[in-house]
Amino acid sequence: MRSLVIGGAGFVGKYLVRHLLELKHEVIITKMPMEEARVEGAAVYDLDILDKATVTELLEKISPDLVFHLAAQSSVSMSWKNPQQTVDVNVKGSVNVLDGLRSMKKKARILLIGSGEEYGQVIPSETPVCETSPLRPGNIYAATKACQNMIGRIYAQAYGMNLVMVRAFNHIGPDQSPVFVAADFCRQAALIESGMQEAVIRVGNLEAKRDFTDVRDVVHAYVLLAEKGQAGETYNVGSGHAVSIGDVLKLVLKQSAVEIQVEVDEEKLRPVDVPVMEADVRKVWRDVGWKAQIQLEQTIGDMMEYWRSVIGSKGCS
Ligand code: A2R
Repeated sequence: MRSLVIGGAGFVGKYLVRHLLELKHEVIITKMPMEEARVEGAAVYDLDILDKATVTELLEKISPDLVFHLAAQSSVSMSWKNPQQTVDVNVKGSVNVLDGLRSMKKKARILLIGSGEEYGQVIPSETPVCETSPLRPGNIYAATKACQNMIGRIYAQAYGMNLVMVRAFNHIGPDQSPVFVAADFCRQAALIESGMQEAVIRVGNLEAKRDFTDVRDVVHAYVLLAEKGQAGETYNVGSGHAVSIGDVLKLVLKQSAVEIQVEVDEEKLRPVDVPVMEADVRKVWRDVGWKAQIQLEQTIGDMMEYWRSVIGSKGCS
């Protein structure tokens, strides 16, 4: 099985590649030209998905059986700062990938990765959200992912493309960028433990509830969906349980070796926030038999260890 991971040098990509290699797939990844990727066992190509001609040419050359499309501007806060780039990469870039796949002689199976953020302003009676719940995106990132999902569905229906779509809820783990909340807390706690930051953690909105899943569980779902998901369908991937950001912070504080104060940082508050995001995960269980296995406490512990080792070896990053 030849699997192509577009956006393979990103946070999820690295875990997915590791899992595919364990499953003995032949793995090819694409990365941004400026990105570093040291992936033993996988071939690596540079690709900017905004360069349509190169996308088409490379897909034909690689001729994959499975394609995991992970490339994205993946940060909500960045999408407020740079909406145009977010729309370009997440919508135009995805259309370039879909068009390239459509024009291939060999018909690949495709997994298109969207986000639980697409559901947006969920009303309490709709929680947990299932795949047919209304989409009311509350930020630019969410709007682009909802758009990608709609276009994916149209391509599957209109052109008979063998395409499965995912709405992934918050996934976390070691090596995630600290622009994401759980990684930010763990990094700050590790800096404080090492004496490189005063004993104060700076936080944004602690009330918001999110559905957190360990990235190692998430990539198992992606492979199962790529193998067995129904073409043209969308699947939620999440733990099925919403946890407040404040509770994530409590887990970080519990695992920290030192006393830490908490302070609200206005910079970290978003213009619009979605109060509760919780996935109904019955469909992914029913169709491919996947359920999250790793407990949040375990994930936070592994993230703390990761940041301790990064800070211990390199100093403040
Ligand atoms: O922005 P960079 O330099 O970190 O590169 C990211 C890459 N990427 C692109 N690849 C090709 N052409 C582009 N124009 C382009 N712009 C960005 O996609 C990065 O290496 C990768 C996405 O990885 P992360 O940002 O680490 O996201 P993560 O957490 O791995 O999420 C994977 C997927 C995304 O579609 C998310 O929106 C979704 O899961 O939740």
